[in-house]
Amino acid sequence: MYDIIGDIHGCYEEMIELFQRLGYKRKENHYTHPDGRQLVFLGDLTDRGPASIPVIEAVGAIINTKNGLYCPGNHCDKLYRYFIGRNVKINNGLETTVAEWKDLNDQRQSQIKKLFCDLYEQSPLYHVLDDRKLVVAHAGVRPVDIGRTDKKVKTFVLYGDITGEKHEDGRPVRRDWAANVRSKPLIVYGHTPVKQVRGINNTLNIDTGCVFGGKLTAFCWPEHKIVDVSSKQPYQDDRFRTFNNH
Ligand SMILES: [Mn+2]
Repeated sequence: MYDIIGDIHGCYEEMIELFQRLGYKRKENHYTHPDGRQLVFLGDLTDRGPASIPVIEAVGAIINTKNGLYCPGNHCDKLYRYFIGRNVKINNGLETTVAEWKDLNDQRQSQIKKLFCDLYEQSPLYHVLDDRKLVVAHAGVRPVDIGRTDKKVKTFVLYGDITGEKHEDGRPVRRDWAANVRSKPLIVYGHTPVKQVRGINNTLNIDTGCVFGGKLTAFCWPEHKIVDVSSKQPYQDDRFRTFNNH
């Protein structure tokens, strides 16, 4: 039994409210469910939102106490590369996480860096769950690629079906991959903010843009139930993607 949560992007308060709505109880530094349910995080824990470091701490503790699973998003990948000393551009929201982190004392800085890097290094690119009936990945995964983790698949899982082109505002063009697949397992993903959960061809996008003032959404498996909490962030209509079909 899983409760899958989309992109949190530093929305710590909404995340805690969602844990509570789902019936998780705080125990020491982590959260646990009386029925043994597991939280599944779809990546993009940090950046843009008000409290990325507390999200890293909470999710890290949940994973380390075996109360959940995590797979990385593109923002996680970039934060990881920043932490291991790569020359990354501190933009697109990373600046908020870096500022929070730099405000910590040296001991807390190394503690958070280690917690996040261990989490990232120990987590697979995506999870195949419940006897292959369920697959979770940050931006999704093509059904034919399930089982693969090569560079091409990694790019798709982290960034989606990008064309290499950019929109006028600089954002990368993403193809609507979900409209053109047939999938046996249900593929649950996030990455592209939508106003309502979008289900098409046995895929489900649950990134309802909490950091852009939408909602933070959980999808409960196997119940197929949606639980969401309203965002406390200002609403930015232009950050949500709309589709012709659904
Ligand atoms: Mn993303």
